[in-house]
Amino acid sequence: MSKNKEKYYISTPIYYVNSHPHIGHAYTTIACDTMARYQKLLGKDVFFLTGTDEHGDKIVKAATQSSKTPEEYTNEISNEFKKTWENLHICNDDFIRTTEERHKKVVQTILNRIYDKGDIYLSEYEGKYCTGCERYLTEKELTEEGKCPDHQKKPDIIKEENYFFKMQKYLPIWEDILKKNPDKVRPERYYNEVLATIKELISLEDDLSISRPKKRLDWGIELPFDKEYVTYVWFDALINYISGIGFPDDEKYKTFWPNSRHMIAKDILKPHAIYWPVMLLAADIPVYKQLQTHGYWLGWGDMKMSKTLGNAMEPVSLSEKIGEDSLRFFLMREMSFGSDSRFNEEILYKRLNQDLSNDLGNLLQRTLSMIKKYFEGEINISEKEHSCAGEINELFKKKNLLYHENFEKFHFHRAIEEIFEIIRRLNQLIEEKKPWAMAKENKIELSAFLHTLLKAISGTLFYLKPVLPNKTNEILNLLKISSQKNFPESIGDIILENVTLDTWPIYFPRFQVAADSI
Ligand code: ME8
Repeated sequence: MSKNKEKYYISTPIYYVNSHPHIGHAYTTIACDTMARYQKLLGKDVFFLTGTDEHGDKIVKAATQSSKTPEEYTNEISNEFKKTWENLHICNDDFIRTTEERHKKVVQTILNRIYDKGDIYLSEYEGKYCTGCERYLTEKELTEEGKCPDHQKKPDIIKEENYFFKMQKYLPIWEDILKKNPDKVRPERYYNEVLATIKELISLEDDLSISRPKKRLDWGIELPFDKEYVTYVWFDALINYISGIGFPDDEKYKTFWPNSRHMIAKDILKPHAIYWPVMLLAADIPVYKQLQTHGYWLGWGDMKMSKTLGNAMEPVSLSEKIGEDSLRFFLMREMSFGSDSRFNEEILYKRLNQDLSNDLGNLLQRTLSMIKKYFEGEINISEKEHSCAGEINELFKKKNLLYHENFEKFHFHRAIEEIFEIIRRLNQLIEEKKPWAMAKENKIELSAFLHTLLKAISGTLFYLKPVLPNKTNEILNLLKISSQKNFPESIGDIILENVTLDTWPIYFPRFQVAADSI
């Protein structure tokens, strides 16, 4: 950890271990990974946390169904998540499990703090509880048939005595903070939704039940002030974001927490945009810097991809089939952050063939082939830039700004698209300038053109590093190309060595939809 560098903390949700990792989980994790790599390239000190959520009703049910103890079961599935991220080369700095001692200690510290303030009390409550969501749903949240919209099941009526957190006391404070800092919850549509939900909760006058009696559920963190109860799973799980960075005394917590960003999908907006901030306020901890919310990947039937609905796809075998970078690229480029996106074979291969194979792959292939054909593979063929360099440099200058602007807003798809506009323009320039004609008439111009083109292609590869970390490295390493800046602002930043190119692989092959079915 460097003292002087700007800090950037990013987290995924901690995933429930009642389900195996699927494309939905992989999307959030890859998006955080892409952001972490981008922030590192900007020169920041990044901490990236992921993990698993292992307590609560639905985990016990899943363990029982597999005839395992909760310990055996959670160890097994948590390990599966860990292995999945290792297989996908995710650059997380830590992996937190809610069953770890370091986490339990922090949950109990926070509970004690809030209890000592007088903000936790015992009371009876009856409500409609969705085990899938692990929370009570309000009437407004139910479908017309009275079902949970995400799990398509009627919630259970539960009436029991529990400890309650005085959420009502902190809702107006959080509302006020949000109104003054709309950037805390993004994109904007979710910010508006959160403000409306706060209003609704204030009108309902409900507090938050934060315990479960042990006689019904004992798989959880014991309340430090009553041994008959365990902590409600959300009150436990949300705290991972600070237990995972060493709250309260670790340097990591002190430096990274003020720069924290959580990424989630809209299914868990309410716990993250309401429960968590009010818990933090009650515990006298500053609220996170930002919450970023994305939409759903939809499987068949245009339903949210999930284990419950049986339409989920496993990410590692898909990555092995199409390539790790292709999977990353598809997920990051296809989904507009915040909106839902369909996931099927046709859409997947269309995107990969169009962008990676036709646009980037073809550009690279044509350029390297011409260098081989006309200059015996000499990479560093000219001192001069071609007359089209001015236009290319202008484009880089413009796209550099737009790329960063979009990345900072988590608009991954737009940031990538800005760079693909350069790539498509370079393909057009080949058509317009006709290097094959130059080969017959003007070899000096041809060398300057190919030299300029290769530098421009390399420039785009530097921008694509966060999303295509493997392919960009492979290509740049093969050609021994470097850059004076992590994000080159003109082709003048690109440095070519005296390398002779002999053979190279097809980096972005085409997929045949029928033959490559997933
Ligand atoms: O909610 N599309 O865990 P979870 C997009 N343990 N993203 C999806 C998705 C889909 N179809 N399906 C899952 C929990 N996700 C809690 C979180 S955090 C303190 C506790 C991703 O296993 C997305 O990030 O149900 C979503 O928010 C998360 O997985 C839900 O994971």
